[in-house]
Amino acid sequence: MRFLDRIDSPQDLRKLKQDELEQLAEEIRQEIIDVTSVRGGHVAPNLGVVELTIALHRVFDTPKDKLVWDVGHQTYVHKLLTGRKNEFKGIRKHQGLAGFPKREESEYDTFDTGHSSTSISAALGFAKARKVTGEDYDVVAVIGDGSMSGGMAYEALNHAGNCDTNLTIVLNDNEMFISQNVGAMSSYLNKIRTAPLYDKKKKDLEKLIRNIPAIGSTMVKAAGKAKDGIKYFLVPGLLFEEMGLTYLGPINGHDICALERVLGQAKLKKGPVLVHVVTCKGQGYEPAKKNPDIFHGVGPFSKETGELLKKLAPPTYTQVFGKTVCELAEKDERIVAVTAAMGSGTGLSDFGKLYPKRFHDVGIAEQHAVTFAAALALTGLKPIVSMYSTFYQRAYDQVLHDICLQNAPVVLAIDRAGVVGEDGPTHHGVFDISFFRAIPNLTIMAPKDENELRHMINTAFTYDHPVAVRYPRSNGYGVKLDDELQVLEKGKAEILREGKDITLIGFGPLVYMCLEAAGNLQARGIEAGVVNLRFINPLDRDTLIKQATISKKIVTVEDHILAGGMGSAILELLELENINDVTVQRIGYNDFVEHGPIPLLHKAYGLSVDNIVKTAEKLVNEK
Ligand SMILES: Cc1ncc(C[n+]2csc(CCOP(=O)(O)OP(=O)(O)O)c2C)c(N)n1
Repeated sequence: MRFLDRIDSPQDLRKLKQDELEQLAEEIRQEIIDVTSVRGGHVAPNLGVVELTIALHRVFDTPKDKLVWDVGHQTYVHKLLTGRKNEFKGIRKHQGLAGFPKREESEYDTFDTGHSSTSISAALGFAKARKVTGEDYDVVAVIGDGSMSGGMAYEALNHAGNCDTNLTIVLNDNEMFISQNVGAMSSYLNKIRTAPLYDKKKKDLEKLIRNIPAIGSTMVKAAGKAKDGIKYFLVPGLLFEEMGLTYLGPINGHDICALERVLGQAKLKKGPVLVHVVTCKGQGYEPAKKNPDIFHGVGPFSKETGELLKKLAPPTYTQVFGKTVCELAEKDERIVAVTAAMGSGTGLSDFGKLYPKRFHDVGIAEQHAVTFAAALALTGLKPIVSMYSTFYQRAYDQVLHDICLQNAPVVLAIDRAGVVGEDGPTHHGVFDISFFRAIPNLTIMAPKDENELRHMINTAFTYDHPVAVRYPRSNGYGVKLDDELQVLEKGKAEILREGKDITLIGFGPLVYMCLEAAGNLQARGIEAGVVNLRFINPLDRDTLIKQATISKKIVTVEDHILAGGMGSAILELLELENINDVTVQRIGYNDFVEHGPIPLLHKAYGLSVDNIVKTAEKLVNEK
């Protein structure tokens, strides 16, 4: 029987001996590889934190003590050790365990996450609450070096460093976010990692200075009197110390014994402590260790070779986007691209290789990315920011205040718009229409297929004001890609099918579902028109009013929350135009959406041909 099978809670873990723990770490790695090779998931981040997670649950009295994970993509080990090993095979499956921490799933999950750089804020909140509630528990935040590039982490450190609240921050430093980490903090951590131990270095340096003829000993004394003496230049983690935290480390994050010792020390210290743990992303599995960026998050793969099991399919929207931006950038050297730690995820890797001077990966810093792009635009450059819909939520004020208010011509590429599948509610991109539609000056488009995406990106660069293009996380429709890129008429919808009984309106690829539904409706004697909306800002007033007046009935279909979405925009238009005799039925989401495969989620929430047909038929037959 495996040690893993004997662990129902961290209590069982605390009974194991050191050599048994090493065996357990092996078994956990094997379990993660077995399951993710079938189900996909965040492989490399989890393999990197096996020993760290074991040590944390042994040193801290979870669930009484609170562990807060940053992003939460690295909590598979935590889930295996906290009573969820039997359900682990179904992780990320619809109705199965979530791929991220979820309070409703376990008392060991203290804070729901998915977006990065929140852990220190949350942990400090838990820690501060003790003063009011009188409860007694320790609090630990676990944050990666990548997530330390996010502004929220610094806001929280700034707060934590200035109070005497007991709190342990574990900095899991593997030199990566999804790709290689960037930025000054990353270089600083690298300096600490590679520097010989401070004490030894200090002694060596003293010896060196002392040996300088005549003035050596005076210099040593002078250095000692300097603000913090030699330490000021050499002590590892001084930046954190200066901010008011105790720095411990760097520690080998794959040595359980060392980890337990230092975490034990951190627990006893007063005030905030930062424990710098050095880990290797993908540890214990060669394919992941060699390609930690690819194995950050993957679909199914061969356990033996690490080869990804990809199905033959049309290119994704992301791939077509990346190719199109490269083509355009070749012709126009004012085009520059900005991404927030998602170069490969947003299809900009090739752009980065072809035009390194015109490519800016700013780290997990969406707010900064957007304001930075606004200024680039004001110099006459043509910036395109590419981020996932869900992460634009972070940069709302920057889009409004820094781009749109001063009408800076930035192109905002909104990737992963709509439900994204197994990553679930923290990652679904189902709010962007609502929150962007309200902003003046911002044109918003969505293509029905990958070819139209190309024309829209081209069109976006011709505008002298901000523009957003939203497209989903999926393969394209498999349509032919035009070589010649067109400029679409601004605010003009496309009528794909005429029909007098009802109008089906889609925004984005669901237009194809509307077309299929219209075909089915025809077989039932109902003539349905189909509109590919293309633009939500500005709306094609004339086309929409014409269609509404003819059919008097409209069904809108959107991969988005209903509140404030595309259907709402149509309703607002009808209200503004005093058109009161048109019935609109909206199909979309009306709550947070759980995790699961995209087609399953679409179907479950009525984004299906059958449901469009049913809804339309009912509406037409209503008196
Ligand atoms: C606000 C936000 N932007 C982008 C992401 C996408 N993302 C998920 S994990 C990750 C890298 C995190 O790096 P790190 O914290 O070092 O963790 P590691 O995977 O290296 O263990 C990124 C960019 C996110 N989750 N949240």
